[in-house]
Amino acid sequence: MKGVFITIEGVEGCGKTTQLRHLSRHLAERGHPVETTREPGGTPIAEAVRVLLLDPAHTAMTPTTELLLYEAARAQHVSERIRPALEGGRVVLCDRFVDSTTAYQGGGRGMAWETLNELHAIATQGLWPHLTILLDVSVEEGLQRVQGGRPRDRIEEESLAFHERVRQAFLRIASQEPERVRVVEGHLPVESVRERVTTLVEEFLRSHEF
Ligand code: Z5A
Repeated sequence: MKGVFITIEGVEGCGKTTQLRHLSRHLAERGHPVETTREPGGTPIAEAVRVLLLDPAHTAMTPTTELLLYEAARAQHVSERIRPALEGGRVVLCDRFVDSTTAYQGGGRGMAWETLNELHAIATQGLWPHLTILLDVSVEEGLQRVQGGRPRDRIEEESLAFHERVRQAFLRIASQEPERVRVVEGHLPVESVRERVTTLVEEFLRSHEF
């Protein structure tokens, strides 16, 4: 595979989307072929699944249905968009990926991590991010940032305790895979976060001679 796959993760309101936008522009200005995408979503089928998943009216959705829909959207996204972009030598920047499932469905909903890992392997056909940036902010700060801006989705409606379990699960993933998952303090001002993210990504690309 010729390209580089970078994901960005964290609790809601951690600043992923803001940083992904900056990073994409920065890398493109330096001549890297960049492709930006997100999960759930990134292709027409996966975006349709996203609507199902986030609709606040779908209160009857079971945890297993939710999990399989996230993985179904991912299977489509990987084979239709991410893998071809990587094979074409692009830097793929993805807003959330498998770690979000481990954190939300594993940490938040309490589903077994071994089961999740087996499903990740099926959905991604073994494709794993080369680098993951985890923007760590407190749940209170993250939720405060997104409140008021737009209507809350089905997952945002969950309790503070749910979101705290999600944050702790992200930190656990980072401690298990410190080489791949790099933690950046997301509570800092946007510019400071941006500098740290850019430095980490540039170092990574240089060390991989990209
Ligand atoms: N989900 C799941 O359960 N399982 C899975 O497998 C996957 C996802 C893939 C959709 O995600 C939901 O799906 C999500 C997890 C679940 N649950 N929720 N809720 P999403 O990524 O589409 O939605 P989100 O997590 O809610 O992201 P978001 O609202 O787009 O937030 P963000 O991308 O982290 O932040 P942002 O848009 O860049 O910034 C939010 C606000 O904060 C905005 O006003 C910024 O200007 C401000 N901001 C950003 N950075 C800063 C700093 N540093 N300081 C101050 N203010 C800042």
